Amino acid sequence: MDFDELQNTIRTIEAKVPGVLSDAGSIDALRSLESGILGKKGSLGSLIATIGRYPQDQRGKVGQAINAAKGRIKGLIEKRFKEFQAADAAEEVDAAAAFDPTLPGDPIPMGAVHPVTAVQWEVERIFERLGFTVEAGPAMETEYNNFDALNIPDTHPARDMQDTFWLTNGMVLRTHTSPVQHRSMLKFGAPLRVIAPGQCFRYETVDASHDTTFYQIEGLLIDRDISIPNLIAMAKLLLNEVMQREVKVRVRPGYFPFVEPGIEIDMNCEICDGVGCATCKQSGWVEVLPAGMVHPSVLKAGGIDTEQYTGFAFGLGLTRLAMMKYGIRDIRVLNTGDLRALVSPRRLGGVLLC
Ligand code: FA5
Repeated sequence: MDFDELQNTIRTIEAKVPGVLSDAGSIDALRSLESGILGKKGSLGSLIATIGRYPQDQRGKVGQAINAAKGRIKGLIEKRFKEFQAADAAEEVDAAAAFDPTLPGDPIPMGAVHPVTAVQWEVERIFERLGFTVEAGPAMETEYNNFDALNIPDTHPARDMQDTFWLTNGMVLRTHTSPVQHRSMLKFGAPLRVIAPGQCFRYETVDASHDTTFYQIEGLLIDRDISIPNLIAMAKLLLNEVMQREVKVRVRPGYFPFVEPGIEIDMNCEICDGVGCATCKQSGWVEVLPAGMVHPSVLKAGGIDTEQYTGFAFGLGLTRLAMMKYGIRDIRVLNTGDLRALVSPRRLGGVLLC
């Protein structure tokens, strides 16, 4: 193209610039327009490469014409760029003015302790007031502690009462917290008041009230002149305190080789209020507190003088009690990380984590 045509091309390019600049909606869009016009391959920038095609005596004015146009367009782009900066700054000022530091902040969702832990802590507090200490035993137990020391030799049919996970090293995942009875007798002797919360494992069919992993709290009191009425009074006190009202209970005979006599203390099903539902297997009652007077063989295995001492023991179904307290119909939600099982902070009262 000759010099006149070049000037026409430059004029056409410049004429379009104000329109495209005002259409640019952001600084980024502006930057890409800038390179589309002034960059090496841009509509104006690419003309620089054509200078060499003009006769020697015209190259100076060709270069000047292109550079002059480049300067004018650059000026327009800078002006638009400043407009964007000013708008951003004004937005920030508006946001700062709109922020009221005296208003309460957005609520932060709060975590709560797991229902089973919450009830465990409550039970611990109740028993600590009654002079009990809190003991712990291992989840992996010896066969002897889980069975033999509790008057369940390997020929005893009662071993089948609790389906056991046997480990390859000959030990078991404890099926109940009762082994802590034996451990505590050996450790402290008599008189003795301990509770032992802990996880238990059974190879069972899972349903609304049975899981393969669940929690119990063992209780053991050994002293002089201890009898069943002491046990029943303590059990009622425990349930009433946890539920914060008078709980309807029933006491019936129960068989466990490590107690004699043995009893089952059931509580009214709080899910259906005794009418019958899947949680209580339509019976209206929930088994939560099997118990009894400690069998003399168990006391002897623990080195306790049976001439002087008697005692009672119980195995509170902690997971089931938590279900009753918080209205949880199905035990399975408690082990699956289901957030619906995490009760509201309001109902948990004083035992919130934060
Ligand atoms: C025992 O485990 C005895 N060791 C309790 C005991 C201790 C009796 C001291 C006498 C003296 P049982 O198998 O019934 O008993 O379990 C006790 C409680 O644990 C049950 O009442 C129930 O509330 C709970 N429980 C038992 N199996 C499961 C399970 N699979 N899932 C959830 N809770 C269970």
